[in-house]
Amino acid sequence: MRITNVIIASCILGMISAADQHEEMRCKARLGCHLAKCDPGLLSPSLNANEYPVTCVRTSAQDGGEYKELKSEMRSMRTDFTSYASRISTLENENRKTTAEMETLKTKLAKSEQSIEALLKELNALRIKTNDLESHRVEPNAALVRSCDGAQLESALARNDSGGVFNSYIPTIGFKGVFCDVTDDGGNWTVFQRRMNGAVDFYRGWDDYVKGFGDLQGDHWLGLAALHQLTKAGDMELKIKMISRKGIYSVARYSIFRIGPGSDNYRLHASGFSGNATFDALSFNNQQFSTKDADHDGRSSVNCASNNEGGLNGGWWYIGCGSSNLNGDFHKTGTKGIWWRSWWISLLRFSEMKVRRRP
Ligand SMILES: [Ca+2]
Repeated sequence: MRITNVIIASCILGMISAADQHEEMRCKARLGCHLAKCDPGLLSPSLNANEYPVTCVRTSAQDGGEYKELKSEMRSMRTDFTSYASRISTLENENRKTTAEMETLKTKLAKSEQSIEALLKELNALRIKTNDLESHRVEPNAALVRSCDGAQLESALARNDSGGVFNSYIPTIGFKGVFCDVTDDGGNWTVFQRRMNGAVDFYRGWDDYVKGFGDLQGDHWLGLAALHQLTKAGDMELKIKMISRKGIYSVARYSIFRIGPGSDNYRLHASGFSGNATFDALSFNNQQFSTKDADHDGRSSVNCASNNEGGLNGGWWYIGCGSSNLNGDFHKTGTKGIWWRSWWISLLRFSEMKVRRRP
């Protein structure tokens, strides 16, 4: 707009007509001529106010100047282009490198993930092994004995004060901590179950019942695997000591007691009942063992070992959900707890199960 005003002003001064000035503007717009000073030399000699279009003709001096200018601009643009091309090439190289590095990192990450997975598996295997060792642990201060009976035990007794805990050899398992009852009824008993104060949780899964758990001096379960090994020869007897909440002492004995192998879910074989417990709440079972996560009981509608299904809690040889459950929840009061069906006792505050070779 400012340039137009200059041109108009120049035209008023008689340098160029208004029509010429108009064409100059068109010419400038079309060809990029530099007409700011209304130089008539830029115009075609045939310029006429009534003739259109009018060609704007550059002077050779101007052409030369603009050419140089264009050339310079082109050189500059070429330089810029070369520079941009170089940068693009650099960026492309960098991109290729980055992509290659990313692929390398991805590969490393995949390998790391595989390593972590392998480590986790190893860790899990170690944990299982540790649990196995823990459940079959050898008591550090207890003497090694072949079993809870025999002269070896007598001599071991003379030299340790572990209060009945020995490291007894159990076939296929090795040495394992056990509580040997050396006083009751002539001794030689291997205790495999005791409930005396509720300090140990018996509401456990299959693996724990197979391996064993608890405190050998207190509440504990020796483990079905050990029990099978101890009794599989079929020459063992069982004694169960019970004390009711009312303080009534009771005994149940079975002259034949055997626990089947794991392949038969440690089925119970008990017969030859005697004792003052008045009711044989075990031998008629002849059942497989069940836990909260392994239902092998005689009732299809529920899992007697699971509290989620209104059961009795704790692993046992259930046929139905009745008769007995010495591994149930330990309660001192209430209507639920450790129990043995009897005419005068049912809910208990103490139980102990032990085996020894038949005389
Ligand atoms: Ca069931």
